[in-house]
Amino acid sequence: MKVKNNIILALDVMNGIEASEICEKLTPDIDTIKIGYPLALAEGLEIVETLKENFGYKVICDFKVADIPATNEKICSETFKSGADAIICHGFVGPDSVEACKETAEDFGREIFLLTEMSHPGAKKFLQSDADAIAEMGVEMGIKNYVAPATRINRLKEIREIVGKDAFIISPGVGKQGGEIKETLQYANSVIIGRSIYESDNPKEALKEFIKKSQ
Ligand code: OMP
Repeated sequence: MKVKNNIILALDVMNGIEASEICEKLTPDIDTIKIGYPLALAEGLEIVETLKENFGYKVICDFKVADIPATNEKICSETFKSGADAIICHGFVGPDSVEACKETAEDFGREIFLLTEMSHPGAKKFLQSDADAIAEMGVEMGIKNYVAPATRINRLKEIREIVGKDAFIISPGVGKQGGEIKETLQYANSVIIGRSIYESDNPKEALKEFIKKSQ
């Protein structure tokens, strides 16, 4: 996946009107957005096609898919039918569950991102100890795209070492969660930024500031 300015906007706003207003301000400096449960639950999955048609974006659906294989297959199918270009799946559920996501993505000609370690403090309690093994599993399964944290740069670096230089890593946690864009882009291909842009008084300026800092 190619991402303009290496920044993916996390569009975690609660309605389609607000989402469109923000997108209007940020186009043409971004071409890839991530939507998750907040906007999809508020507006329905049709929001994916609306944003794609109105702004020409690539849309990653962040549904952190984490169920048994049969259910994962259904979640991914519905998501890809909505027009999503990619979906984020949890790795801790194990290879059969991840394989179901991967195969469904292949059937639709779309992509999955495998979530390794999460960016929030609580991820240290359970997920961190298994994150390297999750990344290793991804490599064994031939997965090309990963999510890894901008909030713990040493962990991002370690995950990059495991998945290799050709893998595509997107990294949340820049801005509000404390991560720095330039440092993160040493190890990640793109960053994911939400609140620091869409909650800003001037989202366009906030985005431009991140672009400047990234160079
Ligand atoms: P801000 O913290 O507002 O910049 O948003 C970060 C976005 O990345 C949100 O949509 C989170 O749900 C998401 N995210 C994380 O913050 N941490 C993770 O470990 C994983 C994700 C994600 O999968 O996108």
